[in-house]
Amino acid sequence: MSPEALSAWLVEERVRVEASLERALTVLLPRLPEALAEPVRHGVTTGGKRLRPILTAAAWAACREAAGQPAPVAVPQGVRDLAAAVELIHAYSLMHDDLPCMDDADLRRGRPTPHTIWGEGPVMRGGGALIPAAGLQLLAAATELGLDPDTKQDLLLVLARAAGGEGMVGGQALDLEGEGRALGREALDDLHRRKTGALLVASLELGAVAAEAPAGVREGLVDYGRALGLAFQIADDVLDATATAEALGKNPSDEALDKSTYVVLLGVDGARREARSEVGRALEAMAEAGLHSSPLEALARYVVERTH
Ligand code: GRG
Repeated sequence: MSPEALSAWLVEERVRVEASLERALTVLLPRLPEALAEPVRHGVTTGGKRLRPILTAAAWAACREAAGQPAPVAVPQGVRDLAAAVELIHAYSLMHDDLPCMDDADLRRGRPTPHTIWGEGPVMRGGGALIPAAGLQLLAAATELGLDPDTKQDLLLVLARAAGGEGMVGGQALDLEGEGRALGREALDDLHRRKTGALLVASLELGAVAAEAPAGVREGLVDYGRALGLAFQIADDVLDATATAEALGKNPSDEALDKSTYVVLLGVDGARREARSEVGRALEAMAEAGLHSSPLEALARYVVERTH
């Protein structure tokens, strides 16, 4: 897939993700106290690349193609709704990440962060409401797909483990504890495998589980996701060190927060080389699992070439 075809495909996919998020909000917002509705709507709908739900749908389609379904495989609404559950977790994580007790950021996706508009309390509570909402969204989507109870449980375990202490929340805690300390390569890899990698891997794994893919195919997507997650984070560090806050639409920078980064450890060129070699690993993992997905292959390349 050429870079132009990938861009066009990403635009179409984003529209589908946003439609599913709107569907999810029509269920969620009426159940929330009024003061939380606006911060939640902002956190869920304001921009973003929508990479995680796009990965879920692409993984589902790749698994179905690997199982012999002729391409192009149409992705059902149930899979889109399942993918929205991951994005609800991602949205809450960014709302909380920007709070004064975490990264204390006032700009995200080129817009003022929600706590600068509604204050800390509503954002903390609204973000918190998104965590169980994601679980409910996942279960409703699994029911819509007609999946059996074991598969539903599998889906829930994948998302909850990736979002929790052994995954994203654990990684965030390590990240905050690491501020002002020089972390070595192993500690930095562990931190990012949890903080960013776990949810990216889960996004792919959810697609594989929903497609009822065989273990080898699921493992291939997990390995692809691990390499993709690392490549994504290294590229993020390079961008943070080389692009302006205006171009990135966020602040403060890692340097301002005194965080250990791949750029600090490897330099900009070394970090770029490392990111590319992780992309190579991601592509190998797919080929070994017999997966042929031009969007997933092109996405792996995109995460290291992206400009924001
Ligand atoms: C209770 C300790 C504790 C934590 C709460 C706040 C939190 C949970 C987790 C934070 C996790 C976090 C901020 C991970 C960063 C991942 C990352 C690289 C985000 C940016 O992702 P993109 O580039 O963002 O996909 P867009 O804007 O495109 O959606």
